[in-house]
Amino acid sequence: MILGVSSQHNEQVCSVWGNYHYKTFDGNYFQLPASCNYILTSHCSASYEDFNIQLRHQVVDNEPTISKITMKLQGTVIELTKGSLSVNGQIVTLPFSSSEVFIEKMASYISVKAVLGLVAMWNEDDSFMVKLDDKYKNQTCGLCGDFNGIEVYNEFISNGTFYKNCGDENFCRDIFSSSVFSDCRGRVSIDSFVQVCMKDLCHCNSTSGSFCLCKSIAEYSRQCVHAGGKPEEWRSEYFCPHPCPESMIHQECGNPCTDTCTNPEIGQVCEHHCIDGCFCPPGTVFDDIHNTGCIPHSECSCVLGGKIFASGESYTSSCRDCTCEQGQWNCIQKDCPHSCSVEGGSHITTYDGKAYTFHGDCTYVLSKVCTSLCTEFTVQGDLVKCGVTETETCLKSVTLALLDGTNVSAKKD
Ligand SMILES: [Ca+2]
Repeated sequence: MILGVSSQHNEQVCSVWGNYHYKTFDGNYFQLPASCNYILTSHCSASYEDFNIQLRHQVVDNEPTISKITMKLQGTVIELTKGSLSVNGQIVTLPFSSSEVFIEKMASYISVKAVLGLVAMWNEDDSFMVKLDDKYKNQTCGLCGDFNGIEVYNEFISNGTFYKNCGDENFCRDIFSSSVFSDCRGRVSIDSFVQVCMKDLCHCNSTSGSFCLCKSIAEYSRQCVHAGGKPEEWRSEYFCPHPCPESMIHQECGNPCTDTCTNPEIGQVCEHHCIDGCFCPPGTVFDDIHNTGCIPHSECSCVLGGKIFASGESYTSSCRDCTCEQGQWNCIQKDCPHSCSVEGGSHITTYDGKAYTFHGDCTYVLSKVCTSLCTEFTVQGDLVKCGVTETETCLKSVTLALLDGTNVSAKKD
């Protein structure tokens, strides 16, 4: 069953969302309601299978959701469930990287990038998308289709999935033609989503917890972003509200690289396109030290030796006074004694702790002031051979010469 025409801008993206809606790589839209395991896409025309992605759906409180995603990416097996991630059977935390995959959290999404040429994103709820490199054209199987660039009516779908349209076409068209999506026109087919919307309305159930079109409108907005558009805020407190944790706000097109206390300017060098989700309001950063939400940058704490210091707190060491400001230590160097030593006649340690061995046979300047014209002091040492081998040397005498002419000498014995 075919519902619309493909968009030339995002033909490499296959997506799943909401009430079992699918969009194939080639731009077919269809619905497939069931709660079993599906192959979404696999590499099937080669002797070695580079990738295989399977989804399991589940209905929770009348809301369809993706309960499990299994991705085989070359030698790596990734299993994603809500709140849990395993790689080759081992539970891992994010970000995770190996020679084959990089997995990170980006706003509300978990992003999986595979070196082989695949990017997948899951919002830990109803929406999952796969972007595939062109080199796999005409080599894929599964619900995402064959990726041959040609939209075919019966690419793989049996007849049993047909639903009659029962929604109001004008009502649906008005939603996707709204001015908040003006930057999406010409990027994503409105006709496809009008059809999707009409089918959504067939299942519209007043007992359903959320408005039945929200997930498809969200998908339209996502596809618009993937096609280079910038949708405006279309959610409100009353229409498809998107709850966020306290101190965060929802943005339709937010920066996925989150500024944090320990990395407060990462957002400025972000190379990813915007995504929807919960973000820190302007002027704040995510407190990744306490993990409690967003705070003004000026309130960021500092960490030293595993201990957390609040903004404005300070510590004192023998050589410096440091105060925590904007998550960073601001330090003032203090005068503090340091020593230099010659031990065993050849082992020298400098004021700054650098140790080296030197076998001398002369009088050497061990230390003097060299920043001023009149040197306030000079310390000289006599290093001489004192054994049978070249490497046996002794500090025979030390002389301190002061500016006023005082000379203090100390000799062995
Ligand atoms: Ca095709």
